[in-house]
Amino acid sequence: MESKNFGFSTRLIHTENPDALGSATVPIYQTSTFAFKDSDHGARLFAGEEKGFIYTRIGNPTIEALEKSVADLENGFGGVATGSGMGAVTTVYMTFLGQGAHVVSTDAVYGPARGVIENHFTRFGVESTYVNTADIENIKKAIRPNTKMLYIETPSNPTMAITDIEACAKIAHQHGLILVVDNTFCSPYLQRPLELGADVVLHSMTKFINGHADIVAGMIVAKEKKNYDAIRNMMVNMGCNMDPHQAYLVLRGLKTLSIRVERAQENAKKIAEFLENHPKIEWIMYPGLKSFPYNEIAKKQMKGTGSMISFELKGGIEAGKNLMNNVKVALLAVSLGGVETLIQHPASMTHSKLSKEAREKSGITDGLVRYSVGIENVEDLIEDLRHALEFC
Ligand code: LCS
Repeated sequence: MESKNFGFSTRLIHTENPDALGSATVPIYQTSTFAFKDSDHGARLFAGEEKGFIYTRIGNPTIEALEKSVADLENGFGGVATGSGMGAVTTVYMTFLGQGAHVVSTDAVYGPARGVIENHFTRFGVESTYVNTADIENIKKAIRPNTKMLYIETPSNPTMAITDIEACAKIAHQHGLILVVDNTFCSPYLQRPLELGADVVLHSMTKFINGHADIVAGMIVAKEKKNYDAIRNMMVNMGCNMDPHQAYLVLRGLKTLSIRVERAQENAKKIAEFLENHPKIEWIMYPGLKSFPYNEIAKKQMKGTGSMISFELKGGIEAGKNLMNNVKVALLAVSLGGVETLIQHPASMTHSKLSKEAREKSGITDGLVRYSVGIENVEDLIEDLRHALEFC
């Protein structure tokens, strides 16, 4: 079923019709290969003269159901599922960045999405410029004659800086660049970049779309057939496809996306208000708070304020460690966007091997804490923070 007339939550549940046997959910086609009826049938499938499945790396009914669902929700032409979010990122780079190409990107983009360009794509002559894309002037200044792609992440991870997608689309298309948006932090429930002019949107579905912290997965959605065909061809050749069982779990998680995001967002608003008034907190970044510097643009392009919060503890590294060691409800873990609340202190955890100077270059201050709000009872989460902050 593909109908733009239904509301978002209805489309989450009913994108795919029951199969021939009437199964209410999409079955898991746990197979690597598909038998041809005869040699002519095989020949027609390979020639693309007849639709059908050949081999799971190329396509699979369970994976296809998920690709169609997410492409529909993002309002794109087609989706290409990958084994992880980074699989989606690298497939997009491989598709559109050739020898001597240049990419302009958000400086606070997810670390490995930058690292793979700077440490590996340089071997193939790819150049890059990382700027604060929240200031559109920085993008204009960074574009060169060999620029092929504008790649943005908004809100960015973990700084929560917001980039104007519509303005980026305008600049990108004036210069003949492809605009790619990492929509992981919002999910299509809160933000639909293709409707704002982006050409390609990608996700780490490990986060909100799956929502249950039980798999890693990625998705790329293209607005036009030409880009979709190129991306699919690259993914199939590189072999970073998803597994059917993984697709089944994401399809299951996807059904509750809207109610999970709504509940987590409701919790996040209350937690943000609590933290903003707490004496141990230096600053807090959460869309919707009066102090949030990007409210105007957030309101324009996001349908809500989300459930990711960044804040700075006055007490620096020691305070961060104490907070981590005294929370009892939130789990100390990387990742985000699941039903469970996760807390992370980059300076003492993920970025502890870097020098203070190197950390600060990527916006990681000593007291920075990233908090991904889940769907627990908000009173328990607030009490958990109130108690742990006494040790900071
Ligand atoms: N894009 C964003 C915005 C992400 O946050 C991540 C992972 C990825 C892409 C890559 O997706 P993956 O391959 O992990 O599915 N972000 C993580 C994080 O913030 N902590 O752990 C992983």
